[in-house]
Amino acid sequence: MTTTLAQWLAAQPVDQKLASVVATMADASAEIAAVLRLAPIAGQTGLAGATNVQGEAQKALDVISNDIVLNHIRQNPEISILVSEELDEAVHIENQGGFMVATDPLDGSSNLDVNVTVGTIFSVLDARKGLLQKGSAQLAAGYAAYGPATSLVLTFGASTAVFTLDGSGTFVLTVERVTVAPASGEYAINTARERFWDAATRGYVAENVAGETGPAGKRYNMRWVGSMVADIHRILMRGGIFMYPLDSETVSKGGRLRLLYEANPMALLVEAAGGKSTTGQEKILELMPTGIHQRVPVILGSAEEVERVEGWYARG
Ligand code: P6P
Repeated sequence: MTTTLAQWLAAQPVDQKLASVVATMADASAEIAAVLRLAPIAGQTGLAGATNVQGEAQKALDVISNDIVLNHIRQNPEISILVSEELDEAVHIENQGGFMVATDPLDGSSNLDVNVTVGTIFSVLDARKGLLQKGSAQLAAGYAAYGPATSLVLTFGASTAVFTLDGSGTFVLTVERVTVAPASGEYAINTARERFWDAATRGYVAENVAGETGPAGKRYNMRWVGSMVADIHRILMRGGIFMYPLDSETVSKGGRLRLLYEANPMALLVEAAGGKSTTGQEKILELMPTGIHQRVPVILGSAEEVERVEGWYARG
């Protein structure tokens, strides 16, 4: 007996107006999935300036994805604000309800041309409390992973559930309560950036590379897809740690990844699944944003691994 997303949402102990916001993002994700599946045939790619087989200029898929999200949001009277990585300013929709959505409509789009999993990440907040709220104030968070299957991963803060898009275009529940394994032998970091790393990152990674012969006392594997949704979905499903730490090159911008629509939703999803999240120095969910496109360091995943990284930062 399968449980559809609509049935699951109706059974959640949450305001059904909030549930309708999640349903709206699920509908947008299903539409984006359908576009991505056929994009190469239409000559659409992850990069601006693509042309189709007739040589006609094509909108980049992240712009198309943003248009899809905005179209769905305009049709839900409960949503009055959209913050998007694709839009410099927040969109305010007149005479609509009390929720705000912050989204990266197509994260990792540079991977599309090589058919690697990408995703839509979103965060839901109370629109009446302003654009800049701590991640701990999120009312819901989720992402769609457009991979071999299209997964939808959701939380209202207490637990994290996984849905899969079926052949009829309906999301069905496939994991009711996913938990991040507390320990893991897998870490995700772009090792080509080693020359920029701080001492804490260098120390933690060196322990992993030393494997069973070093202080970690076990063998590690390294996986880096270069698509946050792909890397974090793997960590949710089988454990591990994702690291985009502050380094000497990103420090001037505050980090690489965005707080409102990448770090915060992913941190809520991972923590609701029993994992941990940090900038290295602070809990991501306790950061007070200074801008809608603020960048931050992101370290999250299996609790024991995140705690080891925090230990390295505590050494100063
Ligand atoms: P790098 C994709 O561009 C992205 O924003 C995330 O999805 C991904 O984790 C990260 O950047 C990859 O960064 O420096 O390895 O290309």
